Order: sequence, then structure tokens, then C-alpha cells
Amino acid sequence: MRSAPTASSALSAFNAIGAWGRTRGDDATASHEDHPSAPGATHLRAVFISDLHLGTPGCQAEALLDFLRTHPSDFLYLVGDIVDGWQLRRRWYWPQSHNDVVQKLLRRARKGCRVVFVPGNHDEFARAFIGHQFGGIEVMQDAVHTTADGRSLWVMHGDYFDGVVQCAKWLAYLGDNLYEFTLRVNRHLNTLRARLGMPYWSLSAYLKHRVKTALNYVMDFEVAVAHEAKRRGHHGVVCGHIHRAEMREIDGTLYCNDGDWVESRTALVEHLDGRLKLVHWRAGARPGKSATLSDNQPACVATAGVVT
Ligand SMILES: [Mn+2]
Repeated sequence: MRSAPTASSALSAFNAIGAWGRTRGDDATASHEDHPSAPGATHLRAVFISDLHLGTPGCQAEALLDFLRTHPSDFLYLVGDIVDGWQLRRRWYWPQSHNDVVQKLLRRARKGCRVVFVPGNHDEFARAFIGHQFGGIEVMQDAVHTTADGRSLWVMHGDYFDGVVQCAKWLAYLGDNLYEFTLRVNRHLNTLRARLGMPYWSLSAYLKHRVKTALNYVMDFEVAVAHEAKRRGHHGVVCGHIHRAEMREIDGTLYCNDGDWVESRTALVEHLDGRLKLVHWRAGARPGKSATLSDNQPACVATAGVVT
């Protein structure tokens, strides 16, 4: 566990990131401009994104820039793990495209979009700035968004629930292909074990058990988050953190997870009439070509939650 950052160390982290400290003059360097009239761009009421992990090679900044350009909105919620302070401290990685994302967010705030940043565990340094603004971006512990049709959504990252759900060290989740691969490895492994006179040991059964534990964790997380939202008197909740986009009712509370921009490239959007949708941004997708997932369809079946 990390101790809470002091205001000065957090400030230097912010300054180190550089772009955050600049609130003016970013137009000059912004290579990606807003095109509100981009063909196919739909004006939305709200956009929720999280787990961008800027500052890591895994961040899909170019796809995100494409997505942001074609999804203008009145509200933009940055639901945590936007900048990966943990990784940046270990190894500096800040390409131009990551700068462009930050410039784009600042620009959006300047152009009248209400941008709210709810820090997560990877950008916990920003928690020292709760109640402050950076270039028009409001930093908040958590937020409440009221949809056009009057629903109250509690917006927070979700890492608080790690402790609640009592997750042991995180386990990797295996997709189907990898599972098939383990079955093959298992066969060879046991041929070898048999040759060495050792008893049969099922690698696949072992891994299956681990995967089941991982899936249980995701379920427990979702239920815990939804119940807390209900306890607080909200109709629903929007969170991130486990990198698993989802939208479904849990005991009468709407659970929304906006996914991530490391693996699944997903966002939650609210249309002008209050309809909520998960959007999965496809590789090379052009405006209007993104897949809009239905309300109860998981965004990524093959990839699953990784708590980071
Ligand atoms: Mn997180």
C-alpha cells in the first residue's frame, strides 16, 4: 500500500506530466483539432471514459483521439487511471500522442464541455487536488451525473472496492485460445511427468479454478459497487478499474463499467434523450462505424477483467 501523497509531491507529479500545468497556448501544439462537424459525429450529452493509462505503451492513444474527435459531448467524465503515475515513476514514457490526448481534454473543457476528473488508483497523486480545477477540468473524489431522463448516476473509479471485495493478488484471465493452448501444454507436461514416474496433474483444471476465482472477483466487484450506489440513493453507478465494460441491472440498480483504452477501447455514452450505451471503438473505425453494444451485451467476451 502506498501512503497518501503529500501536496508537494503530487504537485511535482503534475508538473512532471507537464501538459497538465499548461492551461493556455496548447492550441499551438495540438495536432489533433476538434471537428464538431466531422462526418458521422453525433453530439452526445455525456461521455464516460476511464483507464486510459497515459504514460504506458499499452495506452491506445491514437484510437482514443479518433473516438474523442467523433464523439463531442456536453459532459465528459474521466473516471480514473487517466495518467499512470505508477508506471511513469518507474519509467518515463510520454509520446506525442499522449500529449495530444491531454491537449484534447483541455481543449474540450475550454470549448464549454464540462470535464470532470475522478482520480483512480494509478493517478492517485491527483487526489491531493480534489476540489481544484486544471485548465477547466474539475478534479473530484466522486461525482453524481443526472441523465436527461432524470436518473442519478454515482460516478467513481472503483479501486476502493478492492478492499471490500477482498481480492487476493490478481489472477490473469485466460481467453478461449489460451485455454486451448493450456490443454496442449497439459498433455505434453503429463507425458513428461509420466516418463519421470510422476502422477497425473491437471494444469487445465488448476487454471480453470484460477479463472473461476477471477470471474467470481469480477462478479463480487460489480455487486458490491451496485449495492453501494443503491445505499447512497442513486439509480445507477458508472465506474472503471477492472477493465471490463459492462452495463446491466443488479438488484434494481444500473451497473455501468466504461471499460478501458488499453485492451477493449470502450466508453459509455449518454444520448441527448438520456439513453445510455456502451461503445466499442473498433480498429480503424471511421466516424459512425463504431459498434454500439446493446444494453445487456458484454463489451468484451474474450478479454476479461484485469484489476490494475
Ligand atoms: Mn484502477
